[in-house]
Amino acid sequence: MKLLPCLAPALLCLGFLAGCGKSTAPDSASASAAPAKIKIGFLVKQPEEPWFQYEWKGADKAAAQYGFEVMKLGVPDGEKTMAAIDNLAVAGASGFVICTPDVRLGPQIMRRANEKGLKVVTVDDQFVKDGKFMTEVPYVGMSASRIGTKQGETLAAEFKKRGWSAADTAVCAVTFEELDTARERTDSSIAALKAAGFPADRIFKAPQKTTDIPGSFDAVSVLLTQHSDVKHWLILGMNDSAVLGAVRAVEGRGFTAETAIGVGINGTDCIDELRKPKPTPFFGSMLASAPQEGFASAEMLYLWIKDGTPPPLDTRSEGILITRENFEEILKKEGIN
Ligand code: FCA
Repeated sequence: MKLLPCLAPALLCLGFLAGCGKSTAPDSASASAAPAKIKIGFLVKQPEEPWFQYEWKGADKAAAQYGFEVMKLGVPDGEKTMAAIDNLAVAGASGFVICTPDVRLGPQIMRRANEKGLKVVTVDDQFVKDGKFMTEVPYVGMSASRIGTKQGETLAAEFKKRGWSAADTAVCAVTFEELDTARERTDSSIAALKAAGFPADRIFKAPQKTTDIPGSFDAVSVLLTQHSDVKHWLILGMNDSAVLGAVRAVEGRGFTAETAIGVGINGTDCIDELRKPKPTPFFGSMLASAPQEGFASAEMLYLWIKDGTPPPLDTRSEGILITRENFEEILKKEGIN
């Protein structure tokens, strides 16, 4: 495993020498002397989620720095993914970065990419084949277990700080166990709470059907009906949207920042929430840098295409806690606003 490196500085030297030639006679060679820019695709499963918009922003920064072109496409399902790959090939792209809508599409995506001669770097969600990660395809993502652990530790610390009793408190774990990175995050978060002494029989899972705010809201509403005696909720989930859906659901039952707390993951999808004048149960988020992951994955792919330098196979980023106290300053440093 390789941690997100300090990225290499721009090396690009574009040969824009058209018009500098000695011959003044226009011919087809001199008319098209500017070399075509390398083109890559950046395909994401949920383009409406700020996380992915910030990844695109990072990819755009790499494109501007190195002088390549990036085609940003939303691929919410398998059909659109395959069509996007075909379109990239027609448009003259040499490869693509992808956060796939379904990790089990990995083999099919690689087959189509190989047919078209496109290089592939995966981001966020690692391809799976026959239940195993396709570790041969370069992957850039977050260190899911470490970030999940920090989420759980933060909730445990806040629980102790507030002096709530375990008998009155329960954990609401919004889960999406079909996706490995999601399961690793929530499993690690739950393990950290247990390690901090939180009783296992007070930890309840709310499985999401869809990985968005409504998907979490619906799952958590069911859980709240089943456990109407709980006085304090500690909320965890695989990302900010999962925790935001849960926060909306507990607020609907009268919980406030004084009686419930949630900690998200991503740090990109909770900015409006943290900016609300009055605190909500959304306490904070584990920020992993979307712009840096977008930059790094696009940069790796570009250098692979341009120089034949194969990317590292596994690159992970760490997370830091943002809360209402520090988020503006940290987001500014990350280029997120
Ligand atoms: C998954 C989630 C995103 C983000 C990303 C790093 O793709 O769906 O919200 O957390 O991992």
